[in-house]
Amino acid sequence: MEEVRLLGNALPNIPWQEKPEGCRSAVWRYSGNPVIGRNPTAKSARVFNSAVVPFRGGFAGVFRSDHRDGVPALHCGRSDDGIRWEIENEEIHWKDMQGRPYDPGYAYDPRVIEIDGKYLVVWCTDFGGAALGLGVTEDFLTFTRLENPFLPFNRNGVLFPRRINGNYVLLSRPSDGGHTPFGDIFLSESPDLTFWGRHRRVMTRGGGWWQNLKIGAGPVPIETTAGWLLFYHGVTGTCSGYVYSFGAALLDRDNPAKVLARTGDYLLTPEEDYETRGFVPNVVFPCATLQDAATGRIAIYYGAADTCVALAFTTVDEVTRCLSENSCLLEGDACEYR
Ligand code: BMA
Repeated sequence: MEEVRLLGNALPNIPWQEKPEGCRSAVWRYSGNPVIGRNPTAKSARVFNSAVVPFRGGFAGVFRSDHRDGVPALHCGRSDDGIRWEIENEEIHWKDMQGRPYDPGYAYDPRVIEIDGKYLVVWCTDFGGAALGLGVTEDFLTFTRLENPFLPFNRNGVLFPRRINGNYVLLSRPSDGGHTPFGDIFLSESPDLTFWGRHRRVMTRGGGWWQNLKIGAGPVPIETTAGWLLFYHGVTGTCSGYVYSFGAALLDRDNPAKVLARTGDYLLTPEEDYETRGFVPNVVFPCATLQDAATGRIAIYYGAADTCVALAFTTVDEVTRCLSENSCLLEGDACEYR
């Protein structure tokens, strides 16, 4: 693969640590992990699987917070450096497009992306069954709920950071009402964020046991000169439960339903205590990245063991090297499913 560059903005204040001497993997953990530990606010027992974006010279985010009654909600948070976070104790209270209050029965696994100066939030919401919720904020103070994109059951909704061929593009994983023992990544398009169609199956589970049970889109795809870089989680079933790791794929820039490469080996798997022990052991679940187009640096925010938020680092060079040396395209990945 020729030299691949990140497209988009420079982010000189991206949280960053150099790769440790002797580290053999393409992704390395922040030495101060976890960045958000247990009980960060009075209401929040565990904050994990959360989304952050650059905002007004610092950072803002939407955080999954499981309350003391066990029910997940979305909370807003702010940070100057992307590492020390202040999470609001009160969950986000949405208004619908008519200005009426809307509080989802539960809400989890948010992703956030700025498109045309507005921050769009996709999450898994209560819609008589788990389904994707969609909303928008401009200031991380007031939040407007938009139409739910799909019927239940669906999770892991991730928007691309710009329109492609004129349409918004959303990845998702159709699922079931439980802990879904299957799942592939699909793509849908919309001209207006209300009506969705032209559905395509992008990537299937399989190709190495770490991703043989289900896969799901992670952070918002990152635009590069070679295509869209997508970090995604892969799940395997063991005799003591699911294990969540993550890898990466490269999707065609004009037709992101086409997979150009995907990592045969995981990039990160649960190994540290805060990943292997917790409310749900053995989970690393990425939901956001920050990237600096000037240096190719990428900071990955991931939920660890459904208990805390952790941070890892890589570069576009490191990931694209893995994608070219260790790709495992499956039958169907390289074509556009119909
Ligand atoms: C999934 C979601 C994620 C969670 C994972 C592991 O189904 O609930 O939020 O991280 O299971 O428990």
